[in-house]
This record gives sequence, C-alpha cells and structure tokens, in this order.
Amino acid sequence: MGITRRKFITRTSISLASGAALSSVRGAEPGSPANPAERPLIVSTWRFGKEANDAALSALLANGTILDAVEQGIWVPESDRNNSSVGLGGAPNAAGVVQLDACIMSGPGHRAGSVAAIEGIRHPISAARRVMEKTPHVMLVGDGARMFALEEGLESVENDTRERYEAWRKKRAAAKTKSSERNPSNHDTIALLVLGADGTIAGGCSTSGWAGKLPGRVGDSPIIGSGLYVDNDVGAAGATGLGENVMRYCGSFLVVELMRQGLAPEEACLETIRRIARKEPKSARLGINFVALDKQGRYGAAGSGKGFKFAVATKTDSRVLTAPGIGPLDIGPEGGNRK
Ligand code: SD4
Repeated sequence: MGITRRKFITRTSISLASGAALSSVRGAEPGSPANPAERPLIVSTWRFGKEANDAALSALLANGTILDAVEQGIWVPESDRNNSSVGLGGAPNAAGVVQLDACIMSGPGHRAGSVAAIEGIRHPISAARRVMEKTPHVMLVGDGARMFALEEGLESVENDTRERYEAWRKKRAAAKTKSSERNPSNHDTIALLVLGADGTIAGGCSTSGWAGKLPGRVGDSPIIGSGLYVDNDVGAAGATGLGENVMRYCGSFLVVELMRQGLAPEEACLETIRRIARKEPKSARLGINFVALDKQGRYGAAGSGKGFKFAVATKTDSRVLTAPGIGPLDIGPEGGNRK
C-alpha cells in the first residue's frame, strides 16, 4: 500500500554538509521498489526526525558508515535541550530524575547494543554503540551503564531537573484523569533506520521514555525486537509511543517478520498494529506507531491513531510525511476482545 503525494505534509529541500541544495527530485515511494539510486535511504520517527535524517545523511556523504549515520543522526535530538522526550532535555521520572533508554543494531553481523535507565550521559546512543562494539554483552542498565559510559569517555552532564519536575507534578495534579498521562504526545522517541548505498541496514532508538514513569521503568525503546529490530536480509523497523503496548508484542520484530513474509513496509506496520489491537481491550487506542524500511529501499509507517508524522531522506530529498492510522474500528476481521 503506498502513501500518495497528497499525504505529504512537508516537502523541503535540505542543504547537505557540502552546502549544495538538494533538488526536488522525488525520493523512494513507500511500498514501491526504489531505484537503487535512491540509496542511501533514511527513515525516522516524528517531525524532529527530519533534522536527524539530514545529519545521518551528512555522515554518510562524509564517508561515514551506516552506524555512524545512525549515531550522528540520533545525536541531534539527544543534544536538543528543547526536546522534551529524547536526551537530557527529556521529561523526568516520578522521582524527578531523567533516565534514558537507547539501543542500536547493525544488520551486518546481526549485532546489537543497548543501555537502559542511564543517567547524566549526553548521548545514550553512543553508549549503546559502545556496548555493542566493545563488550561481549548486549544490554547494560542503570549505574552499570553509566559507569561504562564514563569509562568510555562519553560526556557526562549535570542535569538539573527541578523545574521540569515541578512542571510535570503540577501538570499531573491538574490532570483530571489518569489517562491524560498516557497521552502519547507526552513522549516522542526517535527511532532512525538507515539503508546504506551498499544495501546494508542499521538502526537506532533513543528516548527519555514515559514522562513521570516509575523510577527504573524501562520501555520498549532499548529492547531489541521491541523498540527496534534490524535484519540485514529483510529490513528494519522502529517504534514510538506507549512502550508497554509494544514490548508485550515484540512489535518491531513483528514488523520485520511480516516484511520477510512479503508485506511492504507500510502494510507490515499496519498489520502489526492490527494484530496488537485485536488482543487489546482498548482496541486501537494504543498510542503506538512504527516506521520501517526494507532491503529493496521501500519504506512506510503507521500509527494506531491517525496523524503520526515520520521523516524520510534520500540524497535528493528530505521530507516529513503523515502515516496512515488504523483507526478505532479498523483492526481487521478477527475483531478480538475490543470493548
Ligand atoms: C517508551 N516508547 O518509553 C517510549 C516512549 C516513546 O514516543 O516512544 N514515545 O515507552
């Protein structure tokens, strides 16, 4: 299933590191095999993914690897103190502390690294990459992750969260219902996927997670197969939204497996959400979204609700698009246990 050009909400040219303005030549269409000239292809979550994609593309054009592209792309929202859901500018947990989750995955070698509930490190994605590249492990959490990052020389930042914490407490006190805290708009993760010019694939994911989460809570984002999954023979997928509704289903793994069975990326994202919605009493009000790309250079995304924005970049174009949502009644023929 393809997204038509009508659905494009933003279409702009970007400037590359070289300073050259990109032409408005169309990039790869979702659901249709891309011309190999469309590689590299970068896909990421939300509007802010566009700047991350542009940085990732610049890394590739400067002869960086696909992992460099993932890491340097994700540095952008991690460095942005105005981003309230990625990096140290993110929302604190219920104890007033920002605990960050991130992971990275390399298609070649099927390698992965991850950190969870890490505090005071500017770039959790770099910590995750070092876990992958420098340890025999896949995941480090909490103090252990922080100590490892410090030993690796990663930048540690004093993070005064008092104001943000007080603002969150006031907002929570003002909230009439608990469900308002579950509004996905209060947390927006970056998942960024890269298909290199040579057809190899990598991805990363980084977040501060659910605002006001319980201390120690880990969401889907650093969990391989949930917030992110890469299979170099097939493609990659990443998730954003309410992690609890992704991690019980190995959401990104499922998207990739559906692509392996022949679904185009957008349809694989939609079918994953339908599959989850069939089991959930809340039906499609899941607050989850997926982005995906496949080995052929096709890409797509979908949300449980309508309006999820995602960003796509090729050498010739960089855009923000709107993904289809399954909508409350569109969960497929089995219907499940909707109330
Ligand atoms: C989490 N999935 O911690 C993350 C949050 C997120 O858009 O993706 N927000 O549950």
